[in-house]
Amino acid sequence: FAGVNLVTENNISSKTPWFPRHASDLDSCNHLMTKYEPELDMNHPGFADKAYRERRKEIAEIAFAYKYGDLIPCTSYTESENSTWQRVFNTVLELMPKHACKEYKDAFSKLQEADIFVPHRIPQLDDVSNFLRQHTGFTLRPAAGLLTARDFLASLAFRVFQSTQYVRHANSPFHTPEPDCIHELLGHIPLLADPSFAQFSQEIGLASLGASDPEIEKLSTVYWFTVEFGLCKENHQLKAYGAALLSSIGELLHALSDKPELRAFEPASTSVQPYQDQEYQPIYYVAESFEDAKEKFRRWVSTMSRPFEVRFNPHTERVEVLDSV
Ligand code: NLE
Ligand code: FE2
Repeated sequence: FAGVNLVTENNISSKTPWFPRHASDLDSCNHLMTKYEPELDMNHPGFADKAYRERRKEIAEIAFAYKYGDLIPCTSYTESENSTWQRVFNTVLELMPKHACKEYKDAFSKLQEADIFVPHRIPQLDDVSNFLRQHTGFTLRPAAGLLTARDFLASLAFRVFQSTQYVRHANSPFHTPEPDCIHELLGHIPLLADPSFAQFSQEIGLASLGASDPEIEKLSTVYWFTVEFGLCKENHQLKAYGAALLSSIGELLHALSDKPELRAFEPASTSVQPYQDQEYQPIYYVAESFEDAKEKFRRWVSTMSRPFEVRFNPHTERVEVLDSV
């Protein structure tokens, strides 16, 4: 709930929550959720590991200091962090040919050709950001941890992906409930380099700008069941495109086993499906294709209550607000 002005430009009323209008406004979109902090969560594998917690803080400083336009500073990862990466990387290499969607595999090969995805070292966000920029115009910003849904989704409207930089605890390489750079890199990056998927991600972001709290909740639920945990069809076979599946061999195998319930992706019902974020999901949604998911999403978004429309101008990196007709 924000805003005290009566009526501002372009029909944005006092009830409309503040939202970023230029990519540099994302400097203010870095509010963290604290639920997974290793300091606060007794079940976190880093809770009893002081050195791990110190390391997280050190890396978080990069995100706290970051401002629009900066290069993303390099992180020099330790041998142990690189080896955690390598363990996960190898499982992806093994499972991807059979279980990942085509778009993911294609982009993954390009990342290998560019020498960004290699087994022995964690890629640097700045290299990844430059790679994405050349493929879809997406760029990265460092994030200190899990952000609020409103801030995270808003950045997608600008084709900016807020990415963590720290590494999961060495004791839990194959599944962690919180995002870390291994999840961002192996889960999200390949598909953000795919034009159709990048467009879908940006549209979720655009729909979130100035949305009410209940609408943000629905949009982040759609994001959860698509971008994070989505399955899709390819020649009548089930494939994974969700980032949280592709970065966790444990959950990927669970999702493709006969244990969970599979439902067809339908934004109206998917957006109100409650979920938890600690254990493997009991329900997954299956999209016919990215194009189909995008079509359905567009139709559903047009039923939302926002009294204005937005469009992103890539030349100015500005979101333009239009009266809806
Ligand atoms: N469970 C995922 C993984 O272990 O890579 C991370 C999920 C982040 C939402
Ligand atoms: Fe994620």
